[in-house]
Parts: sequence; C-alpha cells; structure tokens
Amino acid sequence: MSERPAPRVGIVMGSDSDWPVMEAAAKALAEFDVAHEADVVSAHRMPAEMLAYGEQAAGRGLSVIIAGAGGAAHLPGMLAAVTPLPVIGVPVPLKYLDGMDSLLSIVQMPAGVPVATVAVGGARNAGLLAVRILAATDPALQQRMLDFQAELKATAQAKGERVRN
Ligand code: RP5
Repeated sequence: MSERPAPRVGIVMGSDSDWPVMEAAAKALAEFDVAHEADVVSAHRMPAEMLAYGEQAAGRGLSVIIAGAGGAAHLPGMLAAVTPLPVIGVPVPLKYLDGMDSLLSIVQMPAGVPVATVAVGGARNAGLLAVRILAATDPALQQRMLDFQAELKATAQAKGERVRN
C-alpha cells in the first residue's frame, strides 16, 4: 500500500458550509499534484483548536495555509497571528452584504500580521497562489505553473480570434 504524501498546504474554513466555495482551492492544488489537507477550524466556535492548528502547522510540515470564512471572518487573521507561514485568506460570501463583510474582516489586517487576501469567493486563486509560493523553491512546479500560464494565454487568444472572425 502506498502512503499518502504529507500535506504541504492546509485548507481550513470556519464551517462546512464554506466548503462549496473552498473546494475550488483543493481542486487547483490537485491539478498541480500538491498534497494538501482540508478541515473545519472555526475561530469563534473552537478557538483553542484553531490556535493549536496555527501554532502546529509549520512544525507539521505545512508550507502555506489557505483559510476561508464568511461574515465576521476572523479565521485567516487569527491563524496569521500565531504561525510564521504565509496565510492566504478567502472571503466567503454569505446571504447578506454580498461578502463585503467577509472581505473587510479578512483584508484589513494590522501592520506586521499579513494575510494575502483573494477576491470574494476566490478560492481557486488562493490555490493557485499557494502553488506559486511553493514553486518559488521548486523548479519543476514552477515549470508547471509556466505551462499553465501559457495555456491561459492560448485560451484568451482563441477567444479573441472567435470575436474577430
Ligand atoms: C463563519 O460563519 C463560517 O466561516 C461560515 O462562513 C459562517 C456560517 O457558518 P454556519 O452557520 O453555516 O456553520 O464563521
């Protein structure tokens, strides 16, 4: 039996109701064969476990944390407060306020405690940003990112061709 590779990226969210949005981060990582884990770690409903996750993440071998939450979205910022790892925040849109509450809760971090915030609902970009962070010290992964970017360009150019013709 082959062992699962150790996760390099941790995807966490405040609730399982965030998963339909956050799943796109996991899919992006899977496209690049980046081993990852996913879990619910609520800042407000399980604060001790949330702090333990952040404090132990680097020691467990994770290199990046992707954290998504909605509403009073304190999870990414609180994790960034207790880990030296890069934290990517995903504002999850809820029923009211169009996700502006989530966005502002995540993006307005105090100096010294950065969270790299993606667009509201932008979990795919969070996954791709995590790949880029890992690729900075992994030439093979960086080549795959270059190939991916070349594909994006070809797709955009094909769209232009369809519009012109
Ligand atoms: C936040 O509350 C979660 O991140 C989620 O976006 C939101 C609602 O959670 P549930 O009430 O659906 O569990 O902390």
